[in-house]
Amino acid sequence: MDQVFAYPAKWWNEAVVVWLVVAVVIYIITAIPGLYFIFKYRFQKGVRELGDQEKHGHWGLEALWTIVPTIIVLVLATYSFAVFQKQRTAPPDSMVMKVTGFMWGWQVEYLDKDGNTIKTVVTAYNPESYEVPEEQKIVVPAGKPVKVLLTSLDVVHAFYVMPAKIVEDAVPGRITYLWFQINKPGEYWVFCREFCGTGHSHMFAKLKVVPPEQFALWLKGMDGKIAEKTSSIEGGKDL
Ligand SMILES: [Cu+2]
Repeated sequence: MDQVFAYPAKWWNEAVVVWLVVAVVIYIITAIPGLYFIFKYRFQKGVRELGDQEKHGHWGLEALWTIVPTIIVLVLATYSFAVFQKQRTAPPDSMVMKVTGFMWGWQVEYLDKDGNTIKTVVTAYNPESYEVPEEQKIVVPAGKPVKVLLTSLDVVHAFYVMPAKIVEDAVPGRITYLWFQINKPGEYWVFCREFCGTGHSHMFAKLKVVPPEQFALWLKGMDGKIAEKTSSIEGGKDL
């Protein structure tokens, strides 16, 4: 399996480093000479009090500080747009999921290749607890891209897949989308990230990332039965 933890989080993390390095380097090469000149050319009594007259610019320097920033801006823009395109383009082999937000929960429909719903998970609003019952967990396969088609029943919500660092608005009457991929099995948070009413702070879901084989069984509704069978066989062996 891929060593990368999640997409598009990986690309965002890289983009942060690229922008940070460029910003810090530019800051250093402008701020340090700036400080130096503040002291060097500060006002001193009797020293060039009127300043230099008729001082002409330096064409080489003018060209340099026009061309170099232009190149930096073009490189950053091209690179960032490429990241954006990757984040907006779900891989063709994505699994498709339909998610409908409502006050205050999520309905998740798993679709087959023809777009028919084969399984539905609905999260329940519970202001008392952050515990999520097993049947309300959104199960997805590890290492597979998941495309989420989003909409809302009432007001604007936002579906935020925390480990993948991706969020998209869920708007009534409209279908929006996002895609993500988490490579490490485990349980993660999904939050509503658009204030949508008094229950907003408890509008979350648990994302359960499992190995693809386990996901296939879960989708068929066989995961529980298989587990029971295996344990009874093992129990039989012991006797
Ligand atoms: Cu909401």
